[in-house]
Amino acid sequence: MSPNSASPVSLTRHLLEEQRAGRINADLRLLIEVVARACKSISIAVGKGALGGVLGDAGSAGEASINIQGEAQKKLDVLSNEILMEANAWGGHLAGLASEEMDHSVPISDAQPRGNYLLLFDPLDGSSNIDVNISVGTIFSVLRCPDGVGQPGDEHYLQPGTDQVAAGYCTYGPSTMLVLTIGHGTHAFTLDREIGSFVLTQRGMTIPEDTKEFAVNMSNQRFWEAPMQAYVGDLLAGREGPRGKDFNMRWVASMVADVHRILTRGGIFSYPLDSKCAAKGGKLRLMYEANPMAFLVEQAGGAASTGRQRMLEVQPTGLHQRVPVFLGSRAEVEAAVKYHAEHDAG
Ligand code: P6P
Repeated sequence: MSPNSASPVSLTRHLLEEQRAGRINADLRLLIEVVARACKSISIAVGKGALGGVLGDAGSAGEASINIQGEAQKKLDVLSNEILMEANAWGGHLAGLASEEMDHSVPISDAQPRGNYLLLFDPLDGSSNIDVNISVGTIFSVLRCPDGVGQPGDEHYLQPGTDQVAAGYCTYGPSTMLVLTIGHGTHAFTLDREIGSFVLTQRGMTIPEDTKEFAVNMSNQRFWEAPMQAYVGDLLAGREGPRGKDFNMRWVASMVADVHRILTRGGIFSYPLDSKCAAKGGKLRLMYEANPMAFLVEQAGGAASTGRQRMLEVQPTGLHQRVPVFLGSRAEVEAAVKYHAEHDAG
C-alpha cells in the first residue's frame, strides 16, 4: 500500500526515510530513537510537577548536591541524567556518553555492546525554572568516536561542532517537542501523548534572515564588554537610533525555550562574556549547549558565533568548556559580530 502522504509522519518513519535516502545509517537512526524515548520519559517526569515528588533541589539531609558546574542540582536534573544514561547503556550504538551533570565522560562498559558514536547531553537545561513551571529542555549532540578507540576518554570528545553528525533538543513546554538535525535541515516533532509517538509537525524550520527581537539577560548589562554595550545600546535606541527600527525583548532564562522561539519566528539569542563569567570563558557550555544549538540554527538558515568566531569551528579544549553565545537570525548575528570586530580593530 503506497504511504498516504496525508497520514502523520512519525519520528520513526521520518528517520527510516532518511536512512533509505542514504542520509543516516541504522546505528545513528536507532541512537536518535533511544534518545527520543528517553525524552518521553523525562517529559512524563517533568509533567507531573509537584505531584511527582521530584521538584526542588537534589541532595539529602539539607546538603545540596553540587555538580561540576558548581550549580545546585535539581532532583529532576539527576533523574533526567539517570534516564538518559540507562536508556543508552545497552543499545549498542554508543562508545561513550558525556553529560553536564557528570565530571567526566563514561565509556560503554566491555560487558555491553558498543557502537561508533559519542553522545553528549545537558539532561535538563534551564532546570532552575522547573519549580516555577516554566519550559525546560534536554539538549543533545552526537559525534563519531575516533577510529580505533575502544574506551573513549574526555579527550576523544573534544571535536569541533562541524564534526557533529546529529543534534537536537526536546522542549518540555505546553507541548513536548523534539527538534532535530542530521545535517539535512532542522525538523520539529510534537509528542502525540495519545499514541506515545513524536509526529513530524514542522519540516524544514527556517529562521527569518532579519529580526526585531533580541534575547539577553539585561541585568548583566553593566558587566558586558564594550562592543556588547554598544550593540545592545543601539538596539534599545530603536527607530531614532542607528538601527532605524524598534526592537522587542524576550528572556525566558531557559535556552531551549528561547532557541525554540527563535527557530520558530526569528530573533537573536545572546549570552555574551561579562566580567562575572569572563574568567570561565562564558556562561553556556560549548559541547552540549552551544554546539548542538548552533548546528540546529545553521541548518535552519541562521548563524551562531562566539561574537568573534563561527561557533561550530571552535576547537574545544575541555569537556565542560564555556563560551559566549550569539545565535539566531543570520543578519542580526552578523551585526552583533561586526560590533565586536570593529571594537577589536580599535
Ligand atoms: P541566567 C539555564 O541555567 C541556562 O544554562 C540557560 O538555559 C539559560 O539561557 C541561561 O542559563 C540563563 O542564565 O544568568 O539568565 O539565569
